[in-house]
Amino acid sequence: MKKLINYQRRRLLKFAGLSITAAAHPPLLQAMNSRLKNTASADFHPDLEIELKLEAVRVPIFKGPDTRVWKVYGNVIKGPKQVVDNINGSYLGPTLRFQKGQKVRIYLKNNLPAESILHWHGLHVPSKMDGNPMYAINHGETYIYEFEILNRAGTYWYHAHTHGLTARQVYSGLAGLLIVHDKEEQALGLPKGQQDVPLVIQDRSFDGQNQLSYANNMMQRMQGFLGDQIMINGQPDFVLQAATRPYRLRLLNGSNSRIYKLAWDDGTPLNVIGVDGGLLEKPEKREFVMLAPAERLELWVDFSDKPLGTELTLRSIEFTAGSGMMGGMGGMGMMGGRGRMGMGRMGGGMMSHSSLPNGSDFPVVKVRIARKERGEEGLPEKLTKITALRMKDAVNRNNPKTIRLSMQHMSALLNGRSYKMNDIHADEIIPVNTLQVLEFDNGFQGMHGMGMMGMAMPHPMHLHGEQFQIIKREVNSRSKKAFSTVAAGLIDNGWKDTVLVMPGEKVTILKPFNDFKGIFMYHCHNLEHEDMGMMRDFLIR
Ligand SMILES: [Cu+2]
Repeated sequence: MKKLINYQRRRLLKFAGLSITAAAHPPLLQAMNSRLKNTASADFHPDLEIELKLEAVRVPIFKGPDTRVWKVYGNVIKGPKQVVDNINGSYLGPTLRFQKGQKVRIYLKNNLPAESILHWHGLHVPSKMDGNPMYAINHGETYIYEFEILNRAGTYWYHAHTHGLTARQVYSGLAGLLIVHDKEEQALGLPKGQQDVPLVIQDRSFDGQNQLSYANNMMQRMQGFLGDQIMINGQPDFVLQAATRPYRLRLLNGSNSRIYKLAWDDGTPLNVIGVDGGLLEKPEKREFVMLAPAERLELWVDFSDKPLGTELTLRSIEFTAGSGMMGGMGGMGMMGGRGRMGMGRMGGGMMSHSSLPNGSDFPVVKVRIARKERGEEGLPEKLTKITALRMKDAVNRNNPKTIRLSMQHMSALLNGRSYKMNDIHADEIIPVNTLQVLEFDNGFQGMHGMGMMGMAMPHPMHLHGEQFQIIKREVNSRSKKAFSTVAAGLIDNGWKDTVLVMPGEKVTILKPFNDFKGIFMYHCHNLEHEDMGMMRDFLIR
């Protein structure tokens, strides 16, 4: 196991020369009171400067006692105030709204009693700005991010990415949306303002005192945390009070491990206009759509002909979440409550979060038609031009990089390896400015996808850095039946940063590794799996 890089994780910082920089950048004077992990660059001229503080606070979510959460608070130092939209009465961090091409400097200050770091999920930024766990900051420290928004318009997000603590920290609240606009998207005439609605979907469990409960037993780690309460934008009883006009709904699955199969309860098909990396070439009509952890979907929906008072629900409907003994049972709804055998018993009485199994049927977003309004925002036939990546341009077109997903011996692994900092293997080195073909093999060939008790899990695989394209999906014969319960809801067009890999499946993608050298992670976005080690680094050089 050769160590090819050797970062000094707890480097002592030199403050020489800082007083000169600070004079030119007043916010730095404040930052000097705390410990800076890195310094602002004199040659980076930001259009926007933002301060994000990580705080342990109490917020009123329910009637009764306030809920203790970890929350990101934002404030604008330089630039228009509407860049940061703090969400009151929620654990969610502020929604950040950027324009493509803007240069952004973010002062991240950690006031938590633990180390932490934020990752900008889906953004194409330099390695040191990506929020790798090796850059985690302690209480009282400040990390300065500087990057240009290179991404196209889309719904991105940010969340904690702390070594071994990502699941718990995101669960506690350390996440928020990051929306990018660009000129092309703004010229399309899509619903905007009040009709452009972000919907962050998460599941949580609360105890009798309104406090978040998060067990960390073996079953939960293997399967991933499943809460029994669906939260929208951090609120328990969210209802979208809509007008009789078209809407753009931006969905983010910010759950630790829950996968949603979304459909309107009145059978209306969904018009999908965007995915992880922004708009599709053209809208796609589906009866239902799959939304795995960290994935985003944008929907265009027209409420124009709905009578006042109409109530609509976006539900998650039944599907087979896994194969083999454990997953299969989850899919059949046998692992949850509802009078059937509960996980509580299976998990030795330690599971408190299982009344809503993955793959069961439950309401997610409620919409109520509350007012009459006219809106002219039609659904464009063409949304954007997406240049298809070509297999023949991949430098390894005859030798795909295979990443085997496995859960064995109580651990979750990539190519048999567990996450370790500064542990780059030869097959994890990628030359910069190359296009690579990668395959995620979740037990497509062989039995490595099956862990203890014949457990095969779906894995939402995320790669940091540039967005990729999905080329093909292959499913082995014994997994076809389960796969058929989700297949028609997978949106594989457009730019992606997270792809759901079902049991028995192999997914082939083309991913560009352009512009930036350094460390970029790839990992399962089932956050319990990630913390169990299902994460590795690529070294781009
Ligand atoms: Cu996983």
